[in-house]
Amino acid sequence: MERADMASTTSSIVSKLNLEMERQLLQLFPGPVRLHLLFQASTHGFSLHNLQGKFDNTGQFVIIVYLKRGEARGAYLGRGNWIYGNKFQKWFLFNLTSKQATSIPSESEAEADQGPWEYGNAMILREEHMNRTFFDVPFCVDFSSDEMYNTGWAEESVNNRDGSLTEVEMFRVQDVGDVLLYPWREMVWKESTREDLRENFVSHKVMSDSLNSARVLLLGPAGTGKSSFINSIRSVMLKRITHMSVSGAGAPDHLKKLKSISIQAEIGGPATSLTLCDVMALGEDEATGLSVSDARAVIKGHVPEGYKFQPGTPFSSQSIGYRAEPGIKDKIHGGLFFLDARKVTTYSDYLQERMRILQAELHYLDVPQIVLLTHVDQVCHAVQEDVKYVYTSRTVKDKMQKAAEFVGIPVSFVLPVRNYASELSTNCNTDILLLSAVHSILQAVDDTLDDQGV
Ligand SMILES: Nc1nc2c(ncn2[C@@H]2O[C@H](COP(=O)(O)OP(=O)(O)OP(=O)(O)O)[C@@H](O)[C@H]2O)c(=O)[nH]1
Ligand SMILES: [Mg+2]
Repeated sequence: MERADMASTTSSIVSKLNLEMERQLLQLFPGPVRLHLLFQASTHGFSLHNLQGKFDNTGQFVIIVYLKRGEARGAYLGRGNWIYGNKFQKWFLFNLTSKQATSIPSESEAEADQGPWEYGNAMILREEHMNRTFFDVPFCVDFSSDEMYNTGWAEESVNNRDGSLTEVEMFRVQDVGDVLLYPWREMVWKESTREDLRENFVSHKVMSDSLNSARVLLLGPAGTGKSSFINSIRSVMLKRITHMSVSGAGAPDHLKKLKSISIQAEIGGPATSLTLCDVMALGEDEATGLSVSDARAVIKGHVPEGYKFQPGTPFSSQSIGYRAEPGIKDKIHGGLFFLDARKVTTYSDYLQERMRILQAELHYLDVPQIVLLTHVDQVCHAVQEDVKYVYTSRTVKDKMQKAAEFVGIPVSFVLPVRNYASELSTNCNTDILLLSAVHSILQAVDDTLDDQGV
């Protein structure tokens, strides 16, 4: 990803923030951002009033206090609207030199909302009205360490009159391009998250005495990544990329049979509680793809394993292997709708209608559903570089919204995934996204089985 634009000057003012310091400061933000200088005390006046006048109603800001001894200290104020009474929701103090920037988060969120001048007792910007012996009113900043901010700062007061305070600047913080500053869904992208998710999956038991494994049906148009998802989940668990033979995209329709794949916990290990059922893709027109009646038969458990779907010849009670009285183990317990993020706005009305019918059908049969939005790496450069940007990508957010509208379910039921496509080995963040999708699927199945008391 391109680094943030380092420009930090207004048209005529040159910021005191040098390039090295700016680079260090930008590292404190989770995504790429740009700083835009709004206020400089030596230009606009050492006055709280003047500084206040440069704030907007909403936005994210950084205040930097430059000290004579070369270092700087400051505060980030994020996502808020303090002028109209709402307080900033996220903020932190920081230490800044040309060599490094360190953030000092608030120890107590609840109290950290006094406005942009006071950060507990750790940093207070004020004017020295009491000691007014000079014509100009000194602008002071008091530092210390307190319970709210464990700054490690010795108690001291600097001001512009004796020169211990050399400058105060305030910048607007802007997201750069597609990547938002803060995610709209939280996810900790760490190895420990991957391990926790994997362990939860391995130890998961379906909430039903009569069922060892939840059968989850993969529904969606050709090439969305249904088979790749199965391979990807297997790869996550086996810790290496697997290329199991699945009915691949573009394979002739007659090769597309019902194939149920039990996911193993490890190579040669026990089965997990998840079985993924791959079927023929949904068509974009009447002539192709899995029909609604065939999908219904699979959901209800009438269709035997390995059955070859044939467009134009609906599965019926006369079909070979028809299961007249399917048990709970034969039925489908969860539905996964697949949509390709690149195509979500251009799919045919026919496909949409089919998906909505199937969605209603699953709902009627009390089968929980989730939409998986695949190929998210191919709609956003940041995600392509690292899956951890998936919940900060503006484009992915937009595509997820479109996917929810397409199927007609709330966006909270849409999950982005990035399947392993051409990789030679698995990686932590891709695994986390895939495993969290599995977690949501199993949870949805459990919630429904629990409700039904099966
Ligand atoms: N970059 C990228 N490629 C993907 C992703 N998911 C699938 N692919 C690729 O897209 C192509 C189609 O994927 P498949 O898994 O065969 O699609 P399918 O839904 O099983 O297709 P049908 O079997 O025809 O219904 C393959 O070349 C995959 O490698 C993804 O998330 N990102
Ligand atoms: Mg396939």
